[in-house]
Formats: sequence, structure tokens, C-alpha cells
Amino acid sequence: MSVLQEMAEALMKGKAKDVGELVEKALGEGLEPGVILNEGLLSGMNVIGARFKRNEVYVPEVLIAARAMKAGMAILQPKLAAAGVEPIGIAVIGTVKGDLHDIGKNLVGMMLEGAGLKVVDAGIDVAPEKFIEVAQESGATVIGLSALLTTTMTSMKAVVEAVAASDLAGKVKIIIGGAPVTQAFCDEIGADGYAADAASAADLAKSLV
Ligand code: B1M
Repeated sequence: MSVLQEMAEALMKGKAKDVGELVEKALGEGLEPGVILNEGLLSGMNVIGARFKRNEVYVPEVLIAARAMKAGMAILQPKLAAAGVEPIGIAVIGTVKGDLHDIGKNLVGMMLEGAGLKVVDAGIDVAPEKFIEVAQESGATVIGLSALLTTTMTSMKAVVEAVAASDLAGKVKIIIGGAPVTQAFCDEIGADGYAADAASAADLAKSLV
């Protein structure tokens, strides 16, 4: 098995220490940082994402795989930057105003990172103007909104309207999700996309950037 296959396997099993060591080994073998990212780390994360969508693995497995991904990225990130490998996009994510639920939002953030985006986490209970401020500061190409309460879903509409009225209009795509959110609601408020789960959110963001 190649070092990259070993890395992908270790990531899928959530073996963070092994993933870190295998990234070091791959770099030692002279592999390009971009190749290590795409064919090692992201390849493993893509498999986890697909299995999660098919309900073959659950939230804990995704979280430990994401932790292993982070361990690998901690070593790889400076090499990627030095090699001029850019993230495919920048995503600001947050749970909307009035809503404190963050487990799903965090999972979405990890999957977006796993898909090759830089993720800026705006946190929970985030007001529309805060989303705009963080998106402007970070040069975001995607804003990801999470809501778990029927009462806070309406805050998503406020963000869509605030973005449309700002200088970000036409420059960022807004994606939404969370247990009570639906495609019909997405269409109603004019967001750019809805995803039912974290892996689908990563696919959606990739297709939009
Ligand atoms: Co809350 N809560 N909660 N809660 N809570 C729910 C959501 C609820 C359904 C429970 C129930 O009554 N059966 C209910 C909402 C009812 C409704 O409005 N329809 C509810 C309520 C009412 C409340 C309070 C109002 C309770 C109270 O105080 N009376 C209160 C509200 C506080 C507030 O936010 N202002 C409250 C508080 C809390 C805790 C603080 C105790 C805790 C949150 C802890 C935390 O997040 N750090 C909590 C929890 C844990 C839950 C449940 C049990 C679990 C939510 C969760 O984390 N799921 C939940 C009931 C349930 O779902 N069984 C419930 C796991 C997570 C991985 O899934 O977040 O759905 P989820 O994310 C998924 C997808 O939805 C999607 O991807 C994720 C992974 O696949 N997704 C996106 C999420 N965001 C996305 C964004 C995207 C794309 C996909 O694009 C950007």
C-alpha cells in the first residue's frame, strides 16, 4: 500500500497520530503537498463523507476522522502555503441569530475543510450584520447558515436580504441547512443552496465555488 493509501485509511479510522506521521513520511519521500492533500487526506475524507450520507457511519466516526484530518493539516498547511496551494474557496459558517445549537454547524465546518475550503467560523447566535462583517474581512466566497429551531429559521432570510443589500451581492453564495430547513424554504428565501447533511453541504459548496 502506498503512503497516500495508508494515510487515507488511517484518516478513515480516525488515527490522528498515524495520519500526522504519514504526512511527515510522505513529505520525506518528496511528494508534493498538493498531492498529499488531494490523494491522501481529502481522498479519505471523501470516503467518510459518502459513507455518512449513506448512513454507513455516524456523527462520532465523522468527528474522529475530522480530528485526524486536522492533525494531518497542521503539518501540511505550512507546506501548502509555501508551495502556493490555495484553498478552493473561503467559507464563513455560523448558526443564525437566536440559535445556540452548534454541533451540526461544527460538523459542516469540518466537512467543508475536508473538501478543501478555508473555513472561518463566525460562531453561534450570529446576527446578519456580523455574517457580512466576517465575510468581508475574510474575502468569503460562501456563507453557510445553520438553524435548528423553527423560530430561528427566519433569521436566514434576514441574512439573504442583508447580503443582497451589501457589496457582497453576487460575490458570495449562501448555503443553508439544519434539521427544520428544507429545499422549499431555501427557494422561498432565495438562498443559493440547501444541504440536508454535512457531507452534502461540502459537495454543494464545492459545486458553487
Ligand atoms: Co435543542 N432543540 N434546544 N438543544 N436540541 C432541538 C433542535 C429540538 C428539535 C429538540 C426537540 O424539541 N425535540 C428542539 C427544536 C424544535 C423546533 O424548533 N423545531 C430544540 C429546542 C426547542 C431547544 C430549546 C428552545 C430548549 C429550551 O430551552 N426550551 C433550546 C434553544 C436554545 C437556543 O438555541 N436559543 C435548546 C437548547 C439545546 C442545548 C443547548 C441543550 C443543546 C445544544 C448544544 C449544542 O449545540 N452545543 C440542544 C440539543 C443538543 C438539541 C438536539 C437534542 C440535538 C441537536 C444536534 O446537535 N444534533 C435537538 C433534537 C434532535 O435533533 N434530536 C434539539 C446533531 C447534529 C449533528 O445534527 O444539528 O441537525 P444537526 O446537523 C445536521 C444537519 O441538520 C445538517 O448537517 C448536520 C450533520 O449532518 N446541518 C447543515 C446543520 N447545519 C447545516 C448547515 C448547512 C448544511 C447542513 O449548510 C450551511
